[in-house]
Amino acid sequence: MQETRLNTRSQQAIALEDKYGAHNYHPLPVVLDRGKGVFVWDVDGKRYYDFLSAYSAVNQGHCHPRLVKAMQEQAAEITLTSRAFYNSKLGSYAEYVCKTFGYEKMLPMNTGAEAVETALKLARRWGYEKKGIAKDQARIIVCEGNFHGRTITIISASTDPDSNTRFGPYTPGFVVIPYNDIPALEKALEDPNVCAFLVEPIQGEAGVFVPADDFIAKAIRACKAKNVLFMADEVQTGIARTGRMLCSEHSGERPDVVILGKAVSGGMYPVSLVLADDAVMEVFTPGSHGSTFGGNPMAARIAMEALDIVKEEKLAENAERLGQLFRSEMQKLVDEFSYVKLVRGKGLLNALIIEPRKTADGSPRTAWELCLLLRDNGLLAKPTHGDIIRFAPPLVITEEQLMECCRIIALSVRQFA
Ligand code: IF1
Repeated sequence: MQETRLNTRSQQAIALEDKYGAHNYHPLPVVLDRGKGVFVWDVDGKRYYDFLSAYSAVNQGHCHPRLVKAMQEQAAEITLTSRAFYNSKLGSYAEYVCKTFGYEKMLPMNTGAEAVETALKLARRWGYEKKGIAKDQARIIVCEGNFHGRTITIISASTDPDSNTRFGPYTPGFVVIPYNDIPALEKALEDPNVCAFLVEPIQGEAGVFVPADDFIAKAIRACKAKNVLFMADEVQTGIARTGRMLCSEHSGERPDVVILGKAVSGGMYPVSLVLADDAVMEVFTPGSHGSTFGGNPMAARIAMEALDIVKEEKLAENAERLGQLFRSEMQKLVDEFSYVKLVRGKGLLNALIIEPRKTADGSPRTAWELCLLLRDNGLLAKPTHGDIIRFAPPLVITEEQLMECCRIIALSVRQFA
């Protein structure tokens, strides 16, 4: 596939970013300029289906009119006060999210990583003050293949060399166990210094690893039995992406701490938050944590509108129904093409595993080349970890649009032969 089948406008934009921007990404060669609903357009006006949704931040669809309106209105009133003073939006926002997700308290932050760091600090302080763990001895269990963000402490828990090599020294206090492994968790929970278990209900970056149906439920019960906080990182799986408001709802059990980000704002603005009950959240005392933008009125206004949209447009139900349809359509490709190994996912968080190979003339046929073909055929997706393509469209997609995308994927897989 020609990576350079781009015209001058795209090439100019790419050249500028390459010259002046750090090379901390390897983007697919397409230059996006506009978005609306499930569609994005490049600088030449070519339209694509967005099957990444900015890594599940745009669940409500690009530039949702209600979010644009909310943002414009709030921008003309007040956007940022800092928490040195109260503002007229935070209280109602806090009440709204606590009642939406069924928790007693929320702590507002901005990025997903900040919310994860908040949860780590919450767990450690809870461990010292409520569980009686000795000073600086708190341990937090994490899983192999985890992705929780890019800060030094968070990558100290990572097992992905791309995320953590040559960034040491690392933050101590993490215990790594295999994902989806209850016996390993139970063994790690024997350590009385463990204050929390931090886990993604589905591992997104690792390649949409869906654990056993009873993994989360058993893990929550095992943590409860050992007075350990179960902390669900729902930054990517939350906000209706997997067919429920929270992915952990599929388990029938309730996490002690929930971490949200991305689609809390529908992709309009960095908004994240941590949910917990009073008995946990009360360890944060005035001056013990915060951020300049955390809980600002713009974030509050957008997030309430974004969550309203999820409920009123029944996006979780849509994700559940169309996710099943998508996986059954992809299964037909698995059955037909030897190099399409499997499809897995929940709701509209899915992935296709492509076996890397070379054609007779030696040209590569990896997930990257298939994503270039998909791009040429009008659908944008990105591989993760080489052979896995994540498919995560905005949850506002219709059945008709989803079926058209399945046809585009099937066409591309055929061309990929
Ligand atoms: C990148 C993917 C990566 C997350 C979970 C916390 C965060 C994320 C479960 C941190 C962020 C983003 C980050 C972005 C690509 C994307 C990602 F899994 F979604 F594909 F990296 F793994 N918990 N995920 O998925 O939230 O600070 O980014 O707001 O860093 O390349 P953030």
